[in-house]
Amino acid sequence: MKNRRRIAKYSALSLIKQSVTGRRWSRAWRHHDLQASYDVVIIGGGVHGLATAYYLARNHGITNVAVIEKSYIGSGGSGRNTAIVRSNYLTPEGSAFYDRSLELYERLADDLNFNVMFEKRGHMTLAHNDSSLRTMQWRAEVNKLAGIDSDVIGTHDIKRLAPAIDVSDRPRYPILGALWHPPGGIVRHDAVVWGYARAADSLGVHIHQQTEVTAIDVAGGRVTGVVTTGGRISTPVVVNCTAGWSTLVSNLAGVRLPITTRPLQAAVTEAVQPILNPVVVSGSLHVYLSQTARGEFVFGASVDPFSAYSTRGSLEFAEGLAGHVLELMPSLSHVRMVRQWSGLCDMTPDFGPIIGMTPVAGFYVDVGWGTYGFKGAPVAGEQTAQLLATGVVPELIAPFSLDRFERGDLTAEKGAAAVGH
Ligand code: PYC
Repeated sequence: MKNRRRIAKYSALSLIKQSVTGRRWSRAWRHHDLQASYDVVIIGGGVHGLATAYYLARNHGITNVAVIEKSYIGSGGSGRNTAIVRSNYLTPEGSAFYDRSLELYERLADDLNFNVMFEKRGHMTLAHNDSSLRTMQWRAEVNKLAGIDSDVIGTHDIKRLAPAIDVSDRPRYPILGALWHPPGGIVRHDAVVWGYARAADSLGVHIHQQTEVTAIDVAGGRVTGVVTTGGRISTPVVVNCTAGWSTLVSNLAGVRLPITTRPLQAAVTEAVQPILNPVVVSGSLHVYLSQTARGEFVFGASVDPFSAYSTRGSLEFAEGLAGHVLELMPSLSHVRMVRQWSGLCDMTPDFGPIIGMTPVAGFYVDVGWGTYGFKGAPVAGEQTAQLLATGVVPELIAPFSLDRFERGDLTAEKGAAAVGH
């Protein structure tokens, strides 16, 4: 605590000093000219691409790496999610995978020497009927077997942990219980992007923003390079770490992905007094919410029921969301919604991501994250880096290979989605 206060005091003093002296901030990541060749080219400067670059450099000493981003870093799904992290998944593979991610998130601020504002608030998934209570029990048992802190709680505990939630029998969807997952919480998503970018840059990675990949060169079944709006790069390894455009980027290498792209909308309110500590989810009401340290409520819902590349919000969504939130927390009726947005979710048939090799040698994917992308970024980056460095598929990502769709060996992670999609 003392240490935290010292850091806060130091940061405040340095802010004042910078503004009074007019000294320029030093760049957190540098601009580089595009090299003619790199050992690895990562397409997508979101949290997945940057994490992969960082772990390649830090864990494996592979630093001749370019991250190519067509806009600015974090402009896609990384800056458009609701910043929730958790590992209470339904399958043993999913639970183990996301638990490693949570472990990395917990110590990310230390690792990156950058405050990513991780807050372990606890994650509560409400059950409004017997069948969802049964699914919660199932998830709790799977989680416990994997050593993950997760249990079913009753309304008394729900009220104790989140007093603002209406647990009476008045609502249209009365609450019967909840899956309670203490290690879950929220992380400041932009800070995660900036922290990975800054750390990767300091290890020698080149980050190229405003640079779009327009073609991927493949010869004799193997990647040889990429063409970008900044010039051609020769490289033996290309990793597709994009979201929203993952099918289009993979098509450039001639690799088809079983993905459809759907917008996912979210919204934020004005800041009010803190009244909600945990992250709260209701699958039946299709809503999840949390309150930021600044006091804003952040809400999200299901993906839109159609494929699109639009990142605009709709009035229909805002109305439906507000109605559902008020079912849970009537006390928010006077709080104003100030902004809404959407991000693009790449949905696979089994709600699991696609990570690893493809039929084109040297072309790898880390895509298909649906609504789980932000949660999975640290582990996906770490494991993808390990795969690239060693050529051996790590156990944690083996269940998420592209060829599972050919083998019919799907992961069935739909049941762990926060809300029904
Ligand atoms: O799966 O926890 C989740 C989630 C929250 C927002 C989108 N997905």
